[in-house]
Amino acid sequence: MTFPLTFSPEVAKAVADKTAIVALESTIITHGMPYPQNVETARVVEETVRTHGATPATIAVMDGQLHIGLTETQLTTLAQSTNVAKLSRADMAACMATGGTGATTVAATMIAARLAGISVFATGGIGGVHRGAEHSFDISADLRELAKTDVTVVAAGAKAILDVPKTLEVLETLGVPVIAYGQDSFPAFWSAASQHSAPLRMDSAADIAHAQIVRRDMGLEGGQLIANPIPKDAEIPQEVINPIIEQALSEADAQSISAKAVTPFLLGHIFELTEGASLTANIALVLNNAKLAAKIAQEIAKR
Ligand code: PSU
Ligand code: MN
Repeated sequence: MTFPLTFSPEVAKAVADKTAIVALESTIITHGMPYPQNVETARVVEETVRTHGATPATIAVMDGQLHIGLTETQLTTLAQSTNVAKLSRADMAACMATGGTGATTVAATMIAARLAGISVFATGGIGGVHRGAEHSFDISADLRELAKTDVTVVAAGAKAILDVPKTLEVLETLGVPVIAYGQDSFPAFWSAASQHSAPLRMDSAADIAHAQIVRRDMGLEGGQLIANPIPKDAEIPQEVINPIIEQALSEADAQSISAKAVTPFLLGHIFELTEGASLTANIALVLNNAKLAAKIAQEIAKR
């Protein structure tokens, strides 16, 4: 290979032992949460994966190296850096070729996980079709990645800042299985339920693992999106969060925020408007996703 793929000692051991591994993204650390909650959350997420029987592999590009698993020092350095790139499919290779440092989005983390032979990945929420996409054409590269790359992604649905029905339509067009875990409705990130029903439902980690293996055996490219609802006691009701989302969206519009800056801007604004409640909920749902991902990874490792 023309580029370095660097495994942390912990992940290298799990690969050698063929035990369960869960990939974790780093954009949520650098662009999704403020310091120091970002690094604290990253540590607790890793610990949650371990307590539930799998090895966490946080993924990032640092000084041109694609890291599969970060050491404590690397994690802290990344979380404190202020001008880290936000990497997706389009710019990941360029960052590595030029010795740069960047955090991986869902799309880039899926690519890295596949290269490292990791089948399961836990995050908060995937990117999707933005509201007003009929004018802006803003559709996250995460969706096409799910259609191409064979990794099961556990998320709390798509972020409620998006156009959820359009996101579901695009996922259907792209042939991505969207599976709600333990409920019929598609979860809305900060709230457990939405008005939209999920195309598929599964109630066990074993079924989810099996479905991925069947897809692989059939030669179907692409992954699966597992939509895992936020725990009820941590959710922000839709009637509370929706007006706040509207306010953040009009502010983004007024400031002409576009492209990669949209998602971080909205998350930061919603954090301020909810006085931190959005972050507390975000942390709870990521931990919940890490737990389910660890169970799925174990089922896959068994087979
Ligand atoms: N979910 C979160 N926080 C985040 C993101 C998702 O709770 O920061 C990040 C993910 O890395 C996702 C990215 O892949 O936002 C999507 O960005 P965009 O909409 O620009 O594709
Ligand atoms: Mn975008």
